[in-house]
Amino acid sequence: ESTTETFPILNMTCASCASSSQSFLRRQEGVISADVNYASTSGTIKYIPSKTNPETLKEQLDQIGFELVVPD
Ligand code: 9UX
Repeated sequence: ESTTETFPILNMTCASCASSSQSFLRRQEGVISADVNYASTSGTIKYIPSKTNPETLKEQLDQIGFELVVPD
């Protein structure tokens, strides 16, 4: 069972930031796939809800200086 969601990702100031952010997300536990787009400053993440969640992904991405915005 997996869920796919698109989140705004802030603080990316060049295309390489999107690339770093994407490869970092792909390495996190419970993430099946991640595609981060610099132009739209967002990332689409497919994950396993029993293994991770948006708050955890936010905390993880914060470690490398980017802000994943979790919807209310
Ligand atoms: Mo671009 Mo991002 O030169 O941390 S890689 S600013």
